[in-house]
Amino acid sequence: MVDGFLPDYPCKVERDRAYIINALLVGLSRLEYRGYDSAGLAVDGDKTGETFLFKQVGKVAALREKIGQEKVDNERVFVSHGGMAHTRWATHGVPSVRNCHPHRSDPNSEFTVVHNGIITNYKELRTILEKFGYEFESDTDTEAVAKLAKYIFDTQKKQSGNSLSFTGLVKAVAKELDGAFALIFKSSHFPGEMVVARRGSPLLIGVKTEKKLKVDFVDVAEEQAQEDLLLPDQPKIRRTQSRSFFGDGDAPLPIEYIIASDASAIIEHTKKVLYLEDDDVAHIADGDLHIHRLRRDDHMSSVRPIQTLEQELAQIQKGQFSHFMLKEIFEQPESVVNTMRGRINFDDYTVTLGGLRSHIANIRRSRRIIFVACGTSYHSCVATRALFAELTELPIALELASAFLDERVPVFRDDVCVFVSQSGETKDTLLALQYCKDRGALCLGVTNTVGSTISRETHCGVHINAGPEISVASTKAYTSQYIALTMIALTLSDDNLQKVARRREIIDGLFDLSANIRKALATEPHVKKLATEKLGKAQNLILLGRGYQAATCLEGALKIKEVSYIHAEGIQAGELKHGPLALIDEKMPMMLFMPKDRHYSDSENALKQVTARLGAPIVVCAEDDDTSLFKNLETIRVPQTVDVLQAIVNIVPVQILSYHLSVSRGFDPDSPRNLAKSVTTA
Ligand code: UD2
Ligand code: MG
Repeated sequence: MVDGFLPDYPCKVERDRAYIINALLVGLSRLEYRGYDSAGLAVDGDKTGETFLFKQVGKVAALREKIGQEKVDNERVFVSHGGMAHTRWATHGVPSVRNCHPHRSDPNSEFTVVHNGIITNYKELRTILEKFGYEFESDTDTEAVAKLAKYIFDTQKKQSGNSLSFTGLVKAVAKELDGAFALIFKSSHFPGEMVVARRGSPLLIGVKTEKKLKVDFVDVAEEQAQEDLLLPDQPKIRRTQSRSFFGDGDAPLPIEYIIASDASAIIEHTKKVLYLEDDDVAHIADGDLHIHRLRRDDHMSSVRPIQTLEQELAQIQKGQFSHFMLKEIFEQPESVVNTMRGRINFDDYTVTLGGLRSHIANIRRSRRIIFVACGTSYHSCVATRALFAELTELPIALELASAFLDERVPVFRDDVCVFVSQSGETKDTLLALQYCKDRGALCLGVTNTVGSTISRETHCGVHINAGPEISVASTKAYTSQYIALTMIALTLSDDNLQKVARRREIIDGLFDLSANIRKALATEPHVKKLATEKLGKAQNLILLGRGYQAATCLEGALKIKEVSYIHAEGIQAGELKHGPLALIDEKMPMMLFMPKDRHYSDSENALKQVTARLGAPIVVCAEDDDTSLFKNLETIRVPQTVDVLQAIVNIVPVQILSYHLSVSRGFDPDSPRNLAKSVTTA
């Protein structure tokens, strides 16, 4: 996945190159908040159809510095210009200049592309294109799109003698792509034109002119017959012509289009924007904008309204949310899908983790699996430990990285050690990795950051592909780590015929997960009320659960501590009578997780134990659980799923709770006191 881009398309507006490059760089800097590891841009060169590409690893400022050192004529003036820029968060290949966008079809940049999203069938496309002689320069999925454009363009021309129109070409390319994309194309064959297409990744277009627009919408062109997509020999009246911004007969007036993945890059230029829908293809040429459809869809509106942005920059960057933490909590229906994308085939129940493929046999032969992590990452291991034991039938050990080193736990050559870290830079985990490597163990990483030290130093691993996480308190990375670990356990057991039914049940559960998280998110108004009213004055909170929910208790308590500074403790409900029960009275705030799984009756016992001491826990339970035990208690109702995935659904209301406990007490959940996002000190 990549993040954020901004092409800038002034038409009939005289701008010099310095202005254009600066506009692109400033646009990128507005998208910096999303997190990225490298940046690049493309602008028109000195000759018609020529393209200049600039790329740099690191911050937008580093790209600016690099461009400053290039010998380009900054004063050259363009009447019409199409530029594009992009910040990348590595998923396909490490952060490096050659993996930076924009990507090109060939050294002459006949087609230049920036892309957000993931093309899941790019390997197949790449294999075919390589057979046709295309030489790839990067490890990205995006490059296949640029090369495919050239391939289709050239082939069509050779076969029919006619060239495809730019829109026709992009439609043909998009039809070959699986996965999610927001794409922007620029081409030496179509100077001064740009085409953008989206499916699954956001894209909006800002319209900037001095004069008032005559219309406040753009019509969507009717789907054209295939032959119409060819460039006409004679200009003919295009049936697709929608009402243009200028009215019939008016000379085109100076206009600029700013296209971006979110409004933060647009807002300083204009407040007039239109949002593209999935399968829209927008074509900009001669100062006019036309919207086409990749496929006919009778349910889709035939106009795209031009809206006026009312928000401020800071507001846009957090979306509809007041903090990144809440935004990331609400991103989970998508981020969990990104973790599974291209890896799970839900039709034939197969899981393919490319990063482990050549090590699977070795891992299966190992003597035990040791998980090493800190904080939230450790909890994702707690959450999946039982599943590993069940599916692999290997002894499983869990270690907190710092304690593991303190104890100098014996590690052997036939051990597999799994290191889990969102940033891939966690110092304690890195030290433990070095320790295990020195002892000859097979070391496996589970990280969110391609190119990070743990990702590089481990022998193999899995990137969780949750996208950049900005909030210090980890939320979406936790659920994605959980899924990545679950997928590893599924992979390790796919040779075991006795586990077929169980594996299928879990894979079906993964399929439903996004929808179930969405339902769990819908508890927000109720959870917020609990945070501000019932728990408004709480100074302590005990989280109780059994089995798979033990992880929810630990992770939930950590979230609450981190952002609301309330003393919270996750306790295995089975331990109650061995001590913690002494804490329980009518004043002690509590939460109890009680899903409908095989630990239900044990949880019921725990509930009776605490209510007998006048404790009144908030119970997180099934939507349809009508037991009379909950009669006088507050409940949070969440959808039920397969037992081993229930903790993913159950953590969601606790994430929301911790957020509201923090905000209602006047704290900033995005920057909790005393904590850093990635702990690079031991
Ligand atoms: C790879 C590509 C992905 C897509 C996919 C298509 C990268 C980073 N990923 O994803 O974009 O093209 O193939 O099939 O280019 N690794 C470690 N330690 C870690 C994490 C990963 O050594 O902590 C290794 C892993 O063994 C593999 C590589 O890094 O060799 C990429 O891992 P991945 O999980 O991104 O792999 P995959 O196949 O899902
Ligand atoms: Mg990509």
